[in-house]
Amino acid sequence: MSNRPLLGPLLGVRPLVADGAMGTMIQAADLTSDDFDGLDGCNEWLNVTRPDVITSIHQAYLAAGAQLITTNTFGANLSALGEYGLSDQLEAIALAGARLARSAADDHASADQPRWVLGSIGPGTRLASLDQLSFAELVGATERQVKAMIDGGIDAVLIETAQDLLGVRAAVVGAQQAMQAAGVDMPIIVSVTVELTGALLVGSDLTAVVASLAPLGIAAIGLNCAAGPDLLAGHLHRLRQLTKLPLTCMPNAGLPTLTPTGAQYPLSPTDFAAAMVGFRQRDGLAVLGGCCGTTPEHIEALVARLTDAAWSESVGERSSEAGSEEQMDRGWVSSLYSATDLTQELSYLSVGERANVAGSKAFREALLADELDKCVAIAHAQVDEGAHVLDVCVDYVGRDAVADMTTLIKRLRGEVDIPLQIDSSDPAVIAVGLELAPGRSIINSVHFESGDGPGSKFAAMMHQARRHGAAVVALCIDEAGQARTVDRKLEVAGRLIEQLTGRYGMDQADILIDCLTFPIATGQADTRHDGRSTIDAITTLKSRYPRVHTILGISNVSFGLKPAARLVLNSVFLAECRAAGLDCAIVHPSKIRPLDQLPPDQVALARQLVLDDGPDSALEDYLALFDREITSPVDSSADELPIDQRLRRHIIGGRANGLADTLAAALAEKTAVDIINQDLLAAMRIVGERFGQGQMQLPFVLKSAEVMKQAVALLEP
Ligand code: THG
Repeated sequence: MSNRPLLGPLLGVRPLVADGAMGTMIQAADLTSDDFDGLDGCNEWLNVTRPDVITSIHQAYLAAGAQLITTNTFGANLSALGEYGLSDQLEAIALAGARLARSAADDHASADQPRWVLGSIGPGTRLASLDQLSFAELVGATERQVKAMIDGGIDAVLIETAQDLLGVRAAVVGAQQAMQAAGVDMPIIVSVTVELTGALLVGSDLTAVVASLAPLGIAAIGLNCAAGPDLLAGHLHRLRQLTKLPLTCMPNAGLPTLTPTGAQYPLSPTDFAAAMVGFRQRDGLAVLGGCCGTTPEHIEALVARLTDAAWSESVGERSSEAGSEEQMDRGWVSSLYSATDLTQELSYLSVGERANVAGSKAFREALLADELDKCVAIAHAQVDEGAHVLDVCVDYVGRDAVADMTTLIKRLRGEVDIPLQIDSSDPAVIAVGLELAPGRSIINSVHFESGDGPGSKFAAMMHQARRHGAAVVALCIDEAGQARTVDRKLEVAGRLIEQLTGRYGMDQADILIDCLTFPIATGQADTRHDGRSTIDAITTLKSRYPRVHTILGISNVSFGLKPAARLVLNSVFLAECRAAGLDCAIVHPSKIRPLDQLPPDQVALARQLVLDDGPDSALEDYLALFDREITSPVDSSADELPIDQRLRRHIIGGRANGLADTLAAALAEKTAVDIINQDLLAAMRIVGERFGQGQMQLPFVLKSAEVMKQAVALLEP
């Protein structure tokens, strides 16, 4: 009976009943060590040694009315089989398991009662997020298992009892590779196991689960094992609120009690069925089944209840209605522990910039000295300052960035509870970052600098984005370079969005467009308007694509200025960008201030710079404001200062106002030659030093030189 309908299109359209436990049924079969070939406890080996036992369990569930039966391949993975020395039998065990289920299902199938086979993939005994095995090993083993199960005739892949986000992602990737190799496409269902707290074993809550797994292209998501329906109810309902995906639920027959004869599961078939029907009515389950302790009697009771109660109701309608309050399938990112919305309703998404070798001397020195504790401390400081996401960049000439990213993410993933933004220009570095970060990360960044053809950096980055379901920062750069005008920024952004959604199937909400800006306070006329162009581009972009997110490296705008001037300019620029609709900002969070906490004259001048609507002297005036601050930290009027300090202020502050008076007063005390040598030249030396240290900017140095010239002219007579 091979003309059964495809399972995928039916998921979520009408409720489907799956089978119950395999493991506890095998235990109940009272097998001997001989049955296991001496490998007691290796249930999957029975596919080879006692296929009749497995077939009879499948048959019992099919006779009870299960439409979906699950292969006995839960432990057909390297870590579990390895414990029995059966790793090299992985394919044989998976193939045999799939064939047994297929043939039992086909024997029971009829035109009006088709039966499908779910290829079971268990969690294994080692966790990738805890570094007990690698992402690549898991991908490889799952690919082998799924290839064999496809050959054996499965209809869908069921990744079940999942406890580790990274493990699930590796399994999904492995399954997808196997399907691609076999030229088939079948649904992948992921069923996670929560602790009583609602979190996975490693600590991931359900927001992290949905945000990280939904973008992988899975067909359904759900809960199994752990507890009975009563203790899963709240968590299942929460899951319903978080996702539009079809839901599955396969609880245990209650919490087991240990008796001398083994674990006893308390829930009767009638009570189990009643609870499951309740779930379906409230949360619109697409697949209902059982886990540990459930028997064919439980499934039979469930089928009977569903037939007379809610069988004909569409789960599709129910799920969209129930899930309408909060949907995390799109536009969310996640750490190992919890998820974060890229849209922060009352604020902007703050991406901490300091875990960057190019952006922080402290971080660079710590990394170069292999002082990982210090790197982690810098990351923690970003969290403490309010960063929602952490940008991580280790690209440094002469270092092995793949190795650095590896050691760093292995630390950060468990110790830092915010999502990561993997920042590199090298697709290989992005790849290791994503393979190690268990949650849903952001790639920083993709662009069209080397085009978008096959073999381009863009294509390599997007391959990683798709494989890992990552969100993507896309820069307004194309073959002609960084877009500078509003029109060019919009042109490149439009092309990026088209490619990411069209060719790579991304959702608009998962895209972060970076309109980019050059520094605007360098004194160069041609970059003066860059901030303004960026702001205007954001405005139009957000009106054209309201669901697309926008992001910007704010600190770029103020390169070249000294810290106090940068803080104000960055804060003002960010405020203007936010008013234009900016969603996310890469910043040093503690160096951003609300504008009402900054001096109004500084804010006003900074705004003129940012909007490029001030006088030609705006930059110079702005710099002067901050230079004054440094030369006169105490607010004393110039006339009260000793004469040598008044002279220094004229020169260092570049202030010609009152210069003649100060010089006249000075000439009453010493000669013109002494004034020049002892005071004016000394002040110019300080100007030179500050310039050399980057504390003072060129326009202001020129101003100082001009005042110096005036002073010498006044003294010449
Ligand atoms: N867009 C995107 N990604 C980016 C940027 C961007 N990543 C890198 C950068 N720009 C954003 N990150 C920083 C980090 C630090 C600084 C600026 C931008 C910075 N650092 C101080 C400096 O260089 O003066 C360092 C001071 C110190 O050493 O402590 O300014 O635009 N998508």
